[in-house]
Amino acid sequence: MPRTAVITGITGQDGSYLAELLLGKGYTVHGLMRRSSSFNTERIDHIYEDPQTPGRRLVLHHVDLSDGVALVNLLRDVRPDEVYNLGAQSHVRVSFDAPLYTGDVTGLGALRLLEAIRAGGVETRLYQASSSEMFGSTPPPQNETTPFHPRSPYGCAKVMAYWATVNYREAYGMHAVNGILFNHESPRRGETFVTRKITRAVARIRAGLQEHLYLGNLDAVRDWGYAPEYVEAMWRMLQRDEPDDYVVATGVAATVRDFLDAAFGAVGLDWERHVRHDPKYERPTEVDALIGDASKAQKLLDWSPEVRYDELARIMVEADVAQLEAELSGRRVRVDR
Ligand code: NDP
Ligand code: GDR
Repeated sequence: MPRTAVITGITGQDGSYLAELLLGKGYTVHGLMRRSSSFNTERIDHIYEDPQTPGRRLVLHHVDLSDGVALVNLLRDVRPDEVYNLGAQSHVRVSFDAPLYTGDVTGLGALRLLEAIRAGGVETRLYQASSSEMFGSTPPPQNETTPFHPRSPYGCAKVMAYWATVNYREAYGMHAVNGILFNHESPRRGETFVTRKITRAVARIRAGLQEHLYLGNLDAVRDWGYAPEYVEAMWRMLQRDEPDDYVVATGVAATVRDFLDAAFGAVGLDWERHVRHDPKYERPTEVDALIGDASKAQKLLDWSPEVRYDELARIMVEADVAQLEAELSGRRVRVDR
């Protein structure tokens, strides 16, 4: 039987890659998106099927994670086999400016979804997009047994969603899993996350359109992986008979400086000539070091990453250079990169 999945956050980086993966496996995909006054479907335009397409397998719905009733109605109608909760206010720095909104969408949004599944009696498997930000100030390496110490409203909201997912599994026998994913990036990464901010600037500096790039803390250590590989891990988690929680990471540590080296180096530039400091990009409380131990995922999901941060930087720089060149020559470009 062809399977049906619901993806919240389908218009985001991960949602777009996951939708491609599931469509490729023959699923019908129902994508939930929030209403926006301007187009917010750029990442999925290349797989969009209009409502008149016979037998279409990608269906979009306007459902906001703040609207519990809309979630109940949608799940009752669609009755999916799998639900992937990727929707969130996902920017850590922004969560300090919008703590209540972040708590509502990123934290309570997950609970609304769990409750909609439970109250609607929907037999489904649920993936919750948990985050390495939950570990916060607990030193690396971090795995599934590492205590949480979140350092932002975003991290706190994700901890709440994590435990709600565990609780619904234990209380109601729900097949609900947490994927604790470390940072993962791609050419579709949002433009204000540090990797993409850097690779876009590299393309513009190379083209002579920009001289300086303003950044915050360059000492932070992250474990950066490649988003298309990480959505495969999400899917594998839901195929296991027993629901469980898994860390997904490369295990390779790099500072923001290291990423700058790799990204500027990819086009023969020296980042130290271009990068300036702006305290505006620092956080009231920083997460100094995240380095994941994904040995459980490797063993039980047979999942292991191939792309490390330096190759990732090269992939992203090449995509941003190509996109800028296309824009400058007046061509329209697809986001299918
Ligand atoms: P993005 O920020 O790219 O995507 C987030 C998605 O959530 C977008 O589709 C966004 O819509 C949607 N969204 C935001 N607010 C609402 C709302 N009120 N109602 C419904 N949808 C909403 O994130 P990523 O794709 O990078 O990440 C996917 C998930 O994984 C997120 O939950 C994130 O917190 C988590 N995560 C991400 C990691 C990473 O390194 N990328 C690591 C660990 C966890 P719109 O397009 O309109 O903005
Ligand atoms: P992060 O990603 O906070 O780890 O959350 P981000 O790319 O925003 O920051 C990574 C590190 O870079 C430092 N930094 C800057 N960050 C941004 N955005 N802009 C800057 O100018 C800048 N200068 C330095 C930050 O201080 C930080 O240490 C991401 C998100 O995708 C979350 O949703 C996800 O849960 C986690 O990764 C895992």
